[in-house]
Amino acid sequence: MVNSGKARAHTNIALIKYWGKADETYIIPMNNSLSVTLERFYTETKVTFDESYTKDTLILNGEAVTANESAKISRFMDVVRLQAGTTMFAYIESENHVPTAAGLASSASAYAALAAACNKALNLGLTGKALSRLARRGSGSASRSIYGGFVEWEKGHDDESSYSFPVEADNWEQDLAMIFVVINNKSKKVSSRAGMSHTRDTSRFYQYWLDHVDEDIASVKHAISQKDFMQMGEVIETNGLRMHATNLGAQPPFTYMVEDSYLAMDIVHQCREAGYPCYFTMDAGPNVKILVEKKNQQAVIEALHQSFDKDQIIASDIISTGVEIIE
Ligand code: 2P0
Repeated sequence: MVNSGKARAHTNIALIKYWGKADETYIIPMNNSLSVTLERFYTETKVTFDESYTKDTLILNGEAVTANESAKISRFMDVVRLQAGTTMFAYIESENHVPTAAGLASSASAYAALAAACNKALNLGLTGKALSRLARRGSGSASRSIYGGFVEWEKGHDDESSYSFPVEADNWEQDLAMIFVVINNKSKKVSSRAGMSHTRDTSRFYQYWLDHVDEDIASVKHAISQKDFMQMGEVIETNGLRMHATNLGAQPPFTYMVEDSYLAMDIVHQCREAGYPCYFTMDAGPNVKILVEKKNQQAVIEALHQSFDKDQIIASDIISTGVEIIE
């Protein structure tokens, strides 16, 4: 019997952000979040379990990973082994399909693909909800990458109740695109895991963040139901900035924004004034991601080209389908 499986999962970008954990072990978030899944960036992962292996091995883009990454993967594989009732170790081969040097590598697509590959390899028979819960144990945002289109992660209160599900959009996602402005980061990196933990624990603004997330989620879902791009955009831009404001309220404060991030945001505002609605969001790094209707995508790209190199600008459609088994 061959205990192997291969899966493809796409990365996602949160429109309403996940920022802070209620439980670090089970990765239970402090708030609900809502994302779109991107066509352009994805991970393909093959996993093989065998009695003869004496440890887990991860080969990423053809190379062995660092001890740190390896330990993180093994902790996730322990969760899989416990769930499957097996003691077998695994050989994992993973390819990240992300433009090189773009710095967009994502744990979301990585753990969603790995969870789905393990599900196939060990015949776990997990459905969407259970698969989302398993992917969450690797990385919170991975719970959302199980699905395509718009996806909400219900924070829940324990391992059972914290999972993602698709948000019905009548295929509206097919009219939208996301433009990435890839900005080099010369400042010291703060991982999202460390950044959200420090902010949750110390930020004077964190309670304000928590107090307003639910209304943002409700507004975005209402905008989706009405296909109201401008209403959605206003909310997501505000939510993203508010998340970044919590970091400025942390003690000591920190920020992911650099000079070129502000430049990209300014171009977004100029595009809006010129009659091309588009809205930005940012994650745990300096890159700016711009949500736009496809009909205005080219105009926004041209405006960005005035200030950024062509290879700094990458556009992606939003994919409607979720994680796929490919072998
Ligand atoms: C998000 N981010 O909702 C937020 C917004 C970054 C900023 O999810 O610690 O890699 O593995 O659960 O999912 C990135 O954090 O963190 C993230 P862990 P994850 O997309």
